[in-house]
Amino acid sequence: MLLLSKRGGRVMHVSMLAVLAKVKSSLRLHSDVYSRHIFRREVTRNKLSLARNVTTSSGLCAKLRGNSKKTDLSEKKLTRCFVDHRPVKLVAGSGGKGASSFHSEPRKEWGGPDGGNGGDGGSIIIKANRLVKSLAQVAPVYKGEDGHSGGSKNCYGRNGNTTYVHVPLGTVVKEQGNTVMDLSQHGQEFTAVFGGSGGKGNRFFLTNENRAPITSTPGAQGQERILHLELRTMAHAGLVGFPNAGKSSLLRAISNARPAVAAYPFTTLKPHVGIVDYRDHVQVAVADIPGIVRGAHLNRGLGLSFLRHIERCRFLLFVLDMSAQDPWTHLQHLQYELDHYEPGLSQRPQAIIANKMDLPEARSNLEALRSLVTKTIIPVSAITGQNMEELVLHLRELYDGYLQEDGAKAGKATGKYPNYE
Ligand SMILES: Nc1nc2c(ncn2[C@@H]2O[C@H](COP(=O)(O)OP(=O)(O)OP(=O)(O)O)[C@@H](O)[C@H]2O)c(=O)[nH]1
Ligand SMILES: [Mg+2]
Repeated sequence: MLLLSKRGGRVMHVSMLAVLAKVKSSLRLHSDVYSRHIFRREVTRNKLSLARNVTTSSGLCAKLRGNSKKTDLSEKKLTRCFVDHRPVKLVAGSGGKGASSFHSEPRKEWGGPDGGNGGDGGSIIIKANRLVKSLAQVAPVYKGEDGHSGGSKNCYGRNGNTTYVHVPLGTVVKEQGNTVMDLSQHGQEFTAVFGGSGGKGNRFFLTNENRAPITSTPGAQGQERILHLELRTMAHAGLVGFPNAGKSSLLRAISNARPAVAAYPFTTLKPHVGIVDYRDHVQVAVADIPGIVRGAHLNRGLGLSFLRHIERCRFLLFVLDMSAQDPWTHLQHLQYELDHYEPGLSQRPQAIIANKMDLPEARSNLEALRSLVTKTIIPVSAITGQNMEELVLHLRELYDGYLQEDGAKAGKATGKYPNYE
């Protein structure tokens, strides 16, 4: 700088350079902060648009809308709102009675019988509705509308209106333990009970032999049935594992669903479904099924109620806690429980997710697991996000395999999630 300053006219230039250097560094700093700001904004935006969950967490919706007052519902409260089986008594409407009357008017005193028939009773239809998320709003008893009575002047009674019972997709209707209907498509209907037919008015009984019948009949009673509604979660993949294996943490990592996570067993008390979005707009639904324990098929732990949710999953992701002692025994116990609930259930297309790989003891356990099991093993850490891409890609492979199989069966393959048509 001194040297340059001796050259007269360059002195000004040097000081300008110094000022420029300062401006440049502040600009760089500014652009750094700015790009970090953009990055954070993009991450938040991606997080929001990455996946849309289907849990009934109103708190999450409120958060997305920026309403800070509403908080996430606790798992306990959610479970109270979530009902997945319900007995229901359905009584269809009775038919209206037929009328008995005679036409009479000036200069036509004996106009003959003109009693109209009664209307039919209303039937009760169970209808699958994608907007309904649980069976909580299904009442224990439904009574269909009765048909109206017939009137004079050949007036027929009005038919009773049909009553609709709206249930979530994936509802199975059972009667005395036997499945009578499986409602898996939006708008699918099942006429559970038929209304009684209306009675006949005396006009109906007019014959050549009897020109003035006074007979009319009452309407028939509506059908009556006691049915059992059972909701089975429908998802493409099911996260199956012992309590505390990290199923909920995994679902949080790959989707936008927000099941509760805590370091004690049975944190999750109801199934949560998260959607994994791919760039080509394919959506894969993944269900976090509450922890299975030894003897679950005998209704131990949270019991059979959650094994039936697994039944609906097209492929399974067995989640193992790799920091536990001998994690491969967990896999055997899980397969045993599934097979004892439904033979062959554990043989569905599957992958083994070796979770908690960030913990020190996990590495040696992984090697031992690899030597014992021939199936695909994906080592991941839900907490650090390690190897999540491989998990998401493998999930897609399983999904594509399912589509091919399904397409081969149905003659066509649709890229849509069956629940959300
Ligand atoms: N170190 C580590 N901890 C994990 C990882 N994944 C989950 N955890 C922790 O393990 C505990 C249980 O995690 P959850 O996701 O609630 O486990 P879960 O399988 O859903 O448990 P249940 O709902 O009770 O069946 C929490 O304390 C998590 O923070 C992981 O990859 N690494
Ligand atoms: Mg959980």
